Amino acid sequence: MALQPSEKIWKNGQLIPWKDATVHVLTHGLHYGTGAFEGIRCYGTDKGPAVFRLKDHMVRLHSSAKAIQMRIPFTADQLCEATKETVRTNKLDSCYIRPIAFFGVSGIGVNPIGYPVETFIVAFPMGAYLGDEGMKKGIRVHTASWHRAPVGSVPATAKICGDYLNSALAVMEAKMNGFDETVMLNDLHMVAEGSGENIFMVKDGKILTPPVNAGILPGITRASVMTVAKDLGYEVVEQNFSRGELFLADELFFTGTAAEVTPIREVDRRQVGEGVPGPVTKSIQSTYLDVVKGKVAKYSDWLDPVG
Ligand code: PPE
Repeated sequence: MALQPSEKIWKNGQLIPWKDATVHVLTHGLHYGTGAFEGIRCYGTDKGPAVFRLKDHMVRLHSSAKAIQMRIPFTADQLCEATKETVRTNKLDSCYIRPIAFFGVSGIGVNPIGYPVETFIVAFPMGAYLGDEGMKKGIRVHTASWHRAPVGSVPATAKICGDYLNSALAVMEAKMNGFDETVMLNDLHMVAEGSGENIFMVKDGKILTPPVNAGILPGITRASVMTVAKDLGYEVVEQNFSRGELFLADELFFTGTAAEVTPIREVDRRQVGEGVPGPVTKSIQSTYLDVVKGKVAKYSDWLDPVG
């Protein structure tokens, strides 16, 4: 996805020019994937730009860091303030925010204990992750030949840089085969998630999504959508399902900060439902997009105005 640079990037407590936000080639996180990151969106609202579930994302960044024994030298609250400062300084309205913390340079070798921790927050404009047309008409996906890394191998519940090799392999395979995204199975052959999205299925009026122990990232959008769907009167169940069950689905959709709510219209060259976004997906997508833009008073606590 092409990048639209902004002016300043927050690095270890200071705003520095975009072009200076570089790292040394011996950065531990570069060699071994020992870092944690977040993806956050800020939306234009009646009260000006506001960040969606900012504190929840920064708390997750800290728990991801904990999973790899990394201590971020800023509290979640400090990182929230730094994020708002970064958005304000760059005069951004709606944007994507990428905080990242990783082990820096010290020696060489796999063990990073005692290494310095570098923390950056980058904010830049970003449109629909899977395209405007994908949001409207739905996307085409296939099942990856690469399975999600077994939960006994990496902490799948944490957003760790190195874990994304698995996602990158799967999404490259999908794109090279002409699909928009990929659905990954776990080591038990059950549906886990997309390369950067959680997955939901609508079947006989019920909404199903794999449980956290299926080896998924517990998405903040996933949690928000589960709440919104229940409030809309739908029954939402965390339940495992297999690849074959995807073919029986009435509707399928992805959720994620970047992907928001993206309908899936085809899976493994089989049409999903009528081949167009279904009524449940459409109602959840439109409610979600209203919620993030501050148009639904009930969820205003989820928005943090940048001021
Ligand atoms: N699963 C994975 C593997 C994942 O990367 C994401 C976020 C989600 C689920 C959804 O989580 P949440 O954003 O909290 O609802 N993927 C981020 C990064 C995508 C990318 O770097 O590209 C995102 O959506 O920001």
